[in-house]
This record gives sequence, structure tokens and C-alpha cells, in this order.
Amino acid sequence: MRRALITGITGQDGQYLAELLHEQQYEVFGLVKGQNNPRIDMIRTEYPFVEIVEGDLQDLSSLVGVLEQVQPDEVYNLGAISFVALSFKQAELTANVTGLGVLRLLDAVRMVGGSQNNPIRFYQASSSEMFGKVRQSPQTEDTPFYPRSPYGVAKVFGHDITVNYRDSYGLYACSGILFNHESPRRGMEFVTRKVTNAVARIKLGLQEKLVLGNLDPRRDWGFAGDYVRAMWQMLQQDEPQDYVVATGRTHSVRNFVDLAFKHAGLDDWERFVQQDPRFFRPAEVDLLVGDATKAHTELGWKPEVGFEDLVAMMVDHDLRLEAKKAGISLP
Ligand code: GDR
Repeated sequence: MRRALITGITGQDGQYLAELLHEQQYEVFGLVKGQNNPRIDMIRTEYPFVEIVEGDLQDLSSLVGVLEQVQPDEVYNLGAISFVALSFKQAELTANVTGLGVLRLLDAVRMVGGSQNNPIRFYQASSSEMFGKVRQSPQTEDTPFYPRSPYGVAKVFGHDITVNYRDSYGLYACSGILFNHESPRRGMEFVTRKVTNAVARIKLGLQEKLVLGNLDPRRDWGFAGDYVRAMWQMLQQDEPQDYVVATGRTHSVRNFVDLAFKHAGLDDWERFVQQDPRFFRPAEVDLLVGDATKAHTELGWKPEVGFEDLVAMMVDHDLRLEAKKAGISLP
């Protein structure tokens, strides 16, 4: 049985990837940090096949210990401070976890190594936030980076150090430059889930307003379940490389809001939405749209869920969730 270690197991992508690897007959290990981490219980209950191991991306010796214990064939580094808005408030923490954490895990991989015939394969979760103030559109693997947040800056470091360790030490290390990807498992702090959950609650009469920041930014939004497939495919190639993973379509936050309200049968979203400077960022990423030609041609990867279906999936899920919590029966 192949063994995989996932950092960030409690996040959206960790959950989808764990399911995918479990279906592929992997033994799945999930790295979690801290005592009393409330999300560990969720993983134990909903993903009982995941073996929890304790360690922290801020602590090299803990990572070495975990790799020695697990002896993984594949390591997926999905752990990070991943909320861009938070990274402006906790820039140093973000640099430490999202940036230096990658270096520590790569060093641990280098030290523990795996067997000569079967070296550990490493996946780094790079991000379209690295393109920031975009230098060209659509963005490809060759587009220069211009990050616009401490999060984006830390991700550039993580990306570059992954490439550098591959070049310097011959590690099998890949970097997936993933554009925004969403699902019903998305955290409530991200705009898509914040919107679909509020739409559900407004529709059910549980909430009156939705307060947002800037509605103009455009994002290339895909479905997380599709994107974790690309991560796995990258590690199955003969040579490690970097790939953009995106849908190639871009929509504004306003488009997303409009579609989400309409899907719930509410045609006049402006009645419910307010804007508040609290949710604006000190520097914004205005437009992202990815060109995933390389992933299409070399990995055979294609997204299966389109934008409209993604919005519908998330709104429908949140309608069921909120109705159940409030004891309301849906028609
Ligand atoms: P992003 O995702 O920053 O693109 O990073 P997020 O959903 O947080 O923001 C998308 C856009 O929506 C605007 N926005 C708001 N955002 C939030 N969260 N809350 C609001 O109320 C709001 N109003 C407007 C934002 O300004 C932004 O322009 C995500 C994360 O998952 C990263 O970890 C990942 O690397 C990238 O996607 C790819």
C-alpha cells in the first residue's frame, strides 16, 4: 500500500485529497498541530480512514519525526495560513507558516529521503495569488510573479524554494499553481462560501443582510474536488514539474453574488447586500484567469464542474444545512 502524508488535512483540499487517495488505496496520514484542535474531531468522525499524526510546520524536528514515523511515498503540503485578509494582520506568522514552513518540510524530506529507488515525492500548494498585480493574461507557468499580500509573498517563497530544492538536490518536487477553488467544504471566511451561506440564510428568513467588501475583483473559480485530482496526477509523472490549474474563465465577485441569489430565487441581490470598508484589503488582486494548457496536455487533467454548477452546488448545500440547523423542512 502506498502511503501519503497530507499537511492541512483539516482544510477543504485536505479533505477532498484524503478521499481521493483513500479511493486509490493509499494509507492516508494527516498532519495536525496543537492540543485541543477542534477540527481533529471532525476528521476522526468524517474521515475515519485518516491516521492523525502530530507536528507543526513551524517545528523542523517535529516534521523529521513524522516523516520517519510515516515513511510516506508522497507528501502533499497543503498546510498554510491561507486567508489573504488575515495575512495583512499577521504577516510574520504567515511568512513563518506559509513561507518558511515549506522550507522546513523540504529539509525534512531531504533528511529522511525515502529509499533510493523510491524517493519521497513532494507536492507544494502554490497559488494564483503569486501573480497578484498580473503582468499578463491569462497567467501561465511562465508569467512573472507580483504578489499583493503577505500571503502572496510567502507563497512565492514557498514556490521558489520548491523549484530551488528540485534543481539543487534533485528532489522529486512539484508545485501546483492553483487558482481559486471552492466547494461546500470551503471555510466561511472565503467570499464564495460567505455568500452562499448568507443567501441560504436570507432565503430561509434567518438573516437580513450580507456585508461584503470589494465586489469588482475577478477570479477564476473552479471546484476543489477537480483540483485535488491535478495534485495527485502531478506526482504520478516521470519528471517533477510545475503546473497551472485553472478553468480559464473569470467572473467578478458581483457576478458570483448575483448568480447565487438568483439560484435561490432571489432576483434583486442589491436589496440584501451592503459594503463595508472592513472587508476591503490594503492591496487587491483585481483580475485572475489561468491558462491550464500544460495540465491539459501533459496530465490529461480537465475540470468537470463549471462555474454555474459550482454556485448551484454550494447554494443548494447551504440551503439544506441551514434548514436542518433551524429545523425548517424544505419543499
Ligand atoms: P482569495 O479568496 O483572496 O482570492 O484567495 P477570497 O475568497 O478570500 O477573496 C476573493 C475576492 O473577494 C473579495 N471580497 C471578499 N473576500 C472575503 N473573503 N470576504 C468578503 O467579505 C469579501 N468581499 C469582497 C476579496 O477582496 C477578493 O478579491 C483564495 C484563498 O483560498 C487563497 O488561500 C488561495 O491561494 C487563492 O484563493 C487562490
